[in-house]
Amino acid sequence: MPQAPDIQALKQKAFEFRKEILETLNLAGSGHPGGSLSAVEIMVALYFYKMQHRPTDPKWEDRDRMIVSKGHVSPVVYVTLANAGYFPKEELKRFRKMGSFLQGHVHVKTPGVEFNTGSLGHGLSVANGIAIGAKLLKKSFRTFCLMGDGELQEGSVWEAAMTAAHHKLDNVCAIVDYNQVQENGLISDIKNLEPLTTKWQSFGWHVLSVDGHDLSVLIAALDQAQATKDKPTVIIANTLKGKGVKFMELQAGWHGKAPNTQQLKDALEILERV
Ligand SMILES: Cc1ncc(C[n+]2csc(CCOP(=O)(O)OP(=O)(O)O)c2C)c(N)n1
Ligand SMILES: [Mg+2]
Repeated sequence: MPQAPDIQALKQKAFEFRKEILETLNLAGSGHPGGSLSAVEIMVALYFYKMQHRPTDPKWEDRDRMIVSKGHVSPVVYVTLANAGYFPKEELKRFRKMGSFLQGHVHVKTPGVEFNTGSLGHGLSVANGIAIGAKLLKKSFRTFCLMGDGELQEGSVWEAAMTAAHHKLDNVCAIVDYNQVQENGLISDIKNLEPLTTKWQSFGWHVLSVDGHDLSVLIAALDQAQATKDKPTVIIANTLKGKGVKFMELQAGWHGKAPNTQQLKDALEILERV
């Protein structure tokens, strides 16, 4: 078990990660800020509190597995992995450049990435497979799966949800980044997910709905998920797309667009401490 978390230190990481995400996107000239900024606290809570992992030994067989099913949020993944020590931070400058192992969508060429994603709706099935494997091998590592809210509109997610409950995969923890916005607009306008908590419950899951920007409650939810037996847990993390940069928040226009140099400057000036 990890030590009691230093919430102030984790918050400081989240602040720095947002800055590095924006800088990384600006240098690349393309990529996905909105769903990266909304997932910062989720990634910090996982990689700097909950997960058992060894950045200097990424293939350690007892490591917890993380499947980033919304593979377009590579900026937050790479900033997290670099800061955790999987590869030098200098590499972030080569994000989306030819020959770099930091591709636009997460890829196993990157140390610390478990599975290639980008085509939405597949990650939970992969997580289930890994978790079934762990049970067969009597291994105690856990598998986490980060999904987008728009991603939940994919039918394959719900097939996987049934599978996890049927097999009582209490070693799976899904996290939904419920940032309210998909590629082209609000979830509630395009295809509403509500009532989301009862939907997951009816599929046999233990459900926790939390403020996805509050590191203390995220951490408590991750602990509760681990303590829950015979059922998979989903943490519905209520977030804001673009969190931390007021002019990006809830704006579908910032789903897949890099800030130019002036926009980067403006964003860094107003960057919020969450
Ligand atoms: C199967 C599939 N369909 C469409 C896309 C194109 N696409 C990339 S991101 C995205 C929006 C995803 O929205 P959401 O899951 O809410 O992600 P977030 O808000 O966290 O960025 C879409 C439609 C895709 N990657 N895969
Ligand atoms: Mg979304």
